[in-house]
Order: sequence, then C-alpha cells, then structure tokens
Amino acid sequence: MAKVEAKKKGLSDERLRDFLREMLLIRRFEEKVEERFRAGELPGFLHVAIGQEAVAVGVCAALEEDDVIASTHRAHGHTLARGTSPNALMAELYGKLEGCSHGYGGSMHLYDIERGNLGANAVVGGGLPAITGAALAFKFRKEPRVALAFFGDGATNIGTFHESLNLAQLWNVPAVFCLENNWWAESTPNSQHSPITDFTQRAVAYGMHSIKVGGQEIEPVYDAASEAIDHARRGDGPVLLVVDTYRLVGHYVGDPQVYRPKGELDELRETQDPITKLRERLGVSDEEWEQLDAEVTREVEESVEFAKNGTDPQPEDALKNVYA
Ligand SMILES: Cc1ncc(C[n+]2csc(CCOP(=O)(O)OP(=O)(O)O)c2C)c(N)n1
Ligand SMILES: [Mg+2]
Repeated sequence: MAKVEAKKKGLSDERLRDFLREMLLIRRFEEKVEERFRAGELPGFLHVAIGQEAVAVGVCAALEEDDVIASTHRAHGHTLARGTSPNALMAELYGKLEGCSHGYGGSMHLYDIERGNLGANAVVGGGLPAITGAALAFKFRKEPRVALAFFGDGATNIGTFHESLNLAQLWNVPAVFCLENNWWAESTPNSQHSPITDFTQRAVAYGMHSIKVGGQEIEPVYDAASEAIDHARRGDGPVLLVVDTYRLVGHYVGDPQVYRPKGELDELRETQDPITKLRERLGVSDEEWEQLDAEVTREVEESVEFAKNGTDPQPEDALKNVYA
C-alpha cells in the first residue's frame, strides 16, 4: 500500500483555477438542484455530494478522454466532471428528452456514453462489475484505456465489490476502483458496517495494489488518481484507490441527520470544505471570487431555464429502450 502525501507534480495555478471553477460549478449546481427539489419541481429522489467535489474533479481530471467511468446514486459531480454539460444534466433531473439519459433516468441513472460515462447506478455496488467488464474488453482489444468505478464505503460490504476486485485482479485488467470513504452508509457509521477501518486492507485479500489519499485537497487527489490510473494503463493491474472525504450534507435531501454527533457538521463545514481549501491555497481575492461565483451561478441558472423549456417525453415512448 502506498500512501500519497501532498506532493506536487507541477499542477499550474491556471489548472488549479480551472479545478476551482469546476468544483464551484458542481457546488452551485447541487445547491440549486436541492432548492428546486424542495420546491417540488424534480421527480424522484436526490442525493448530493456537497463536500466531495475534490474527488470528482481531481479523479476525472486524471483520466484520458477514451477512459470510462461508472458512478453511484451520488453522481452529479462525477457526471459534470466527466464533461456532461449542466444543461444536459439539469434537463435529465427535470425528466426532459434533452437530458443526458433522454429523461429516462433522473438523478440516479445518469448516462453519457459519448463522454465515457457508463452510468450512475441506484443499486449500491452496481457500477463495479460493469467497470470490470469494460476493463476486460480494453485488455482483449489491446486498447490503452482505463475503466474507473466510483463507489462509497458502504458498497465495500456488497458482493459485487468482492467479485469485481477478485476478477479484476485475476484477469489483470486496467480498472481503478475509487472508494469515496465519506464515513457513512446512509445513517450507519463505518464502525457499524465494516470490521475494517483502513479500507486499503480490502485490497490485500485480492493481492491488489492500493493507494490511499485525503480527499479534501485536490492536488493530492489528482496525484493519487494519476498514479492509480497510470498503474492500470501500463498493464500493472487494477488498483483500489481509497479517498477519505466528507459529505457535508445529509444522505438524501431532507435527511434530518439525527445520527450525527452534535456539532460535527458545523465543524466539518468550517474545517473540511474542499472549495475553501483550494481558494485559500490559490489566494483568490474577494473580487475574483465574486466574479467566478457570479459566472458559475449564471451557468446554473441558465441550465434551469434550459431544462424547464425542454421537451416532455410522450407516454407512448415509455417502453422505448426497454430491453428486458
Ligand atoms: C443493493 C442496495 N442495497 C441498499 C441500498 C439502499 N442504499 C442506498 S444508498 C445506501 C448507502 C450507501 O453508502 P455508501 O456506499 O457509503 O455511499 P454514500 O451514500 O455514502 O455515498 C444504501 C444502503 C441500495 N440502493 N442498493
Ligand atoms: Mg459512504
């Protein structure tokens, strides 16, 4: 197991400013989505990943264009970071044909095959077998591509996690398993759902290489993800990439979070916000910040307008694209 410290591999300030913009766009997008959901405009169920933006942006930035990802029920950040436009994502959340899943999916089923997004998955652990299969296909075809699955700490207790890691290692495929450890599975803390606290130990059972990194600062996330992805791409086998992070909100929108220790959330928001950390790291002035914030907020507002003006699917199309 290699622990990646905050080493710098020459990420320029310009690149970091792009990361800051992307993270802020995801934050403002999710805040807006939460607001519109509470107003009753969005069907379905909603999980936001506020606090985990550095993972989505840092890991996706380390991927190449031809690589693929699969995501979870907490997928907006991964989807935007992989290049889906806010318009296409917002339209999906409004159930419109212009959405990235053409209105069939909603928040937990975001697909964008053109951008290498094999889909979000409401079934915990559902993305891991798909990623193992994609990686096997890349290996068979001798394509220099990597397949990466995002999933949570709770998913490490699901059978598909173990089956996927076992087969990926056995077949030596170019897969990266990116575990976003936010310390909770719904209202259950790690200590009550996993006998193992250092998740890299899960990889030991499969003889798999693992890397662990803190997820609130984007530079080490990017470095660790690059190392994992390079390892897989050069044929050295799959990697379990463990990223410790925090969800600074409830499990779902509306979660009263009575299970949290008192004061925990306020303290984490104060000390562990990845956007604040990057802003401070870059020394972004108030003026520059306000301009950036105004720009991304406008982009988000425009996506709501786009979505509201979108096309409703027709009832007779309900069974289109249903294969089983
Ligand atoms: C197979 C399956 N079991 C249970 C659920 C209900 N469920 C939805 S999210 C969740 C917790 C997942 O925790 P984790 O993997 O840590 O992801 P996080 O919500 O923390 O991002 C559970 C149990 C589900 N969707 N699928
Ligand atoms: Mg979790």
